[in-house]
Amino acid sequence: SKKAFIFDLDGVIVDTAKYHFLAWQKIAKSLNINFAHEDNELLKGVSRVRSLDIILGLGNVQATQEQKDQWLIQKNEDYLSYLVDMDESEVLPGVLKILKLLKDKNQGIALGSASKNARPILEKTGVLSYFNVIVDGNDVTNAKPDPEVFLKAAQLLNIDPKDSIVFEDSVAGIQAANIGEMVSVGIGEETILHEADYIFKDFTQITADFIEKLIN
Ligand code: G16
Ligand code: MG
Repeated sequence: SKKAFIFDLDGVIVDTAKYHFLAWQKIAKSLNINFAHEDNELLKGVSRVRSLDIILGLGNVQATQEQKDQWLIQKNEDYLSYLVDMDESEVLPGVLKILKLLKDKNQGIALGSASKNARPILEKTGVLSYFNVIVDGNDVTNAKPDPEVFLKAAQLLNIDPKDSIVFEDSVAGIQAANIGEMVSVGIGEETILHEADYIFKDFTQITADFIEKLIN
């Protein structure tokens, strides 16, 4: 039967985390805040505004709303500059094969991302046409682990949450899927994503057989 397959963006379809990191690091450096690669984990799946608060917290930096707004603009401009050269080669291994399979099987395909830059990224990487529905940071008010983003996607596809499958790389995203009573599929480390119903290292590990079992 027809199910909703909902994909997170960063860490699932593309590795934009490395570009977010570079852009945040510039802001952090200019404020003398030590923001290391490990700290980047804290920002995965987290909104832009909340990410800045986390970084300022690392350095115990207080700021006015005006300053914060300025840094948020700077960060996004810098982030967008890294996306200019983005192309099909940045789609993570195995993703395209699964998107094609789902399309062949006439399944609902949606994006459920915290990013406000999701559309141009899908466009540049050549996968936009696979998505029937896009719900991103422009459409939601409650951040993951609130299930709003995924529930909205399922609703737009006209499919029940319990017939929905979410692919996520962040703990908050897995929790959002679980709270929404959807099937959660973790993409990444088993030790981190243990709350997921299923866990795969990456999309190359997901078989057609697994997808068919979810559909039937
Ligand atoms: C992504 C990233 C986060 C980022 C957020 C907002 O979420 O994982 O690190 O802070 O989007 O992105 P933007 O600044 O482009 O609006 P997701 O949900 O796609 O993993
Ligand atoms: Mg993610």
